[in-house]
Amino acid sequence: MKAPVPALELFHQMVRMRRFEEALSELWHQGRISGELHLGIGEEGIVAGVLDHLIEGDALALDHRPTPALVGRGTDLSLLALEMVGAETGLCRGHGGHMHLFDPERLAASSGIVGAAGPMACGFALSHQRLRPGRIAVAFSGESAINQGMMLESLNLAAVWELPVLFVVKDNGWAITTRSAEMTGGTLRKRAEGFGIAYTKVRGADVGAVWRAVGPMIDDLRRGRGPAMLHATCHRPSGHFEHDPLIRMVTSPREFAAESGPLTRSLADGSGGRIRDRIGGMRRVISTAAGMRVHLSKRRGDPVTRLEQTLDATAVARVRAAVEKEILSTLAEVGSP
Ligand SMILES: Cc1ncc(C[n+]2csc(CCOP(=O)(O)OP(=O)(O)O)c2C)c(N)n1
Ligand SMILES: [Mg+2]
Repeated sequence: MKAPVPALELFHQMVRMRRFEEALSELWHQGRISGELHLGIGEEGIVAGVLDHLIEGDALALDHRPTPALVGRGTDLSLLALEMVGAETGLCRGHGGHMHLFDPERLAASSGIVGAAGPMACGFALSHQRLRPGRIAVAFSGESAINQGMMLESLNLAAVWELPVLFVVKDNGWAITTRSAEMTGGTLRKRAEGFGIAYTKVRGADVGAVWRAVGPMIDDLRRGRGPAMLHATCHRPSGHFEHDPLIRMVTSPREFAAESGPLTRSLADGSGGRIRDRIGGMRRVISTAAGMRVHLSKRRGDPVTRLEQTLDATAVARVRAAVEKEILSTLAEVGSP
């Protein structure tokens, strides 16, 4: 008999991820977190659906959006938040920021180098294969990371060494301001199959579908049946990072004028590259902005609200209240500047 989807627990984890990241966003806007802040808002369905199948000793190799996975895996929220604000008492003594994190107790590591989750996961998986059969490694990455050389090498090595790696590709269709389809040859399915890697595609906004799809894949990995790839689509409404200029441009005419003004003025400037190239550059900016506008207007579903609509209202309220309490006490630990 197939196990039922643990909907309330998945909802609880997704709300924890969402509310924690919303709190981080506020801290960033207050100037408490320095540098760029890449959040995984919109990816929670993928992360929660996969993590629910993990057991103690499994490893996580994460990308530049590591926060939802660390929250879902049980990393202490205060340690995480303190790390983000650069405190000595943070998870990595304030040296990691939001992208370069390591939680040794949970074998969870992240890197801002696109594609680095591949080799990290292979390393974890090789040691599991030798020392702890039955344990697996999960590599979370974006879809454009699958074009990175080291990721392709990792797919190959994982296949020839039959490593227990689950490559989870969170596909939002964009790599900063480039549409991934414009720079990706072939399909991810054919790529995975070319390496002899099992492949499944799923809609990431449907956490239940992710959970159901990934269960048998992980069972196979634990039995030593080699690597697998889960290709999950998702929609990230806030763009690449907080205060994303492309998102601002396409949602506010004033911001559009502010961002495109210097480019327009450069067309009238006699110096620099050939006018044909400069007009070509301007066209590309307009086409990218138009593409993002279309992307934002498409209703792709939010994993949190989508599941919430199917749950009992009292249970939802209970979960939300518990999460608010947890977030408030985390913020109290971080304190004021
Ligand atoms: C090796 C490397 N090249 C380029 C970058 C700059 N960079 C940061 S995120 C990013 C886009 C990644 O796109 P994707 O893998 O689809 O992830 P997403 O941001 O959409 O989640 C790029 C090019 C980097 N960090 N590392
Ligand atoms: Mg992407």
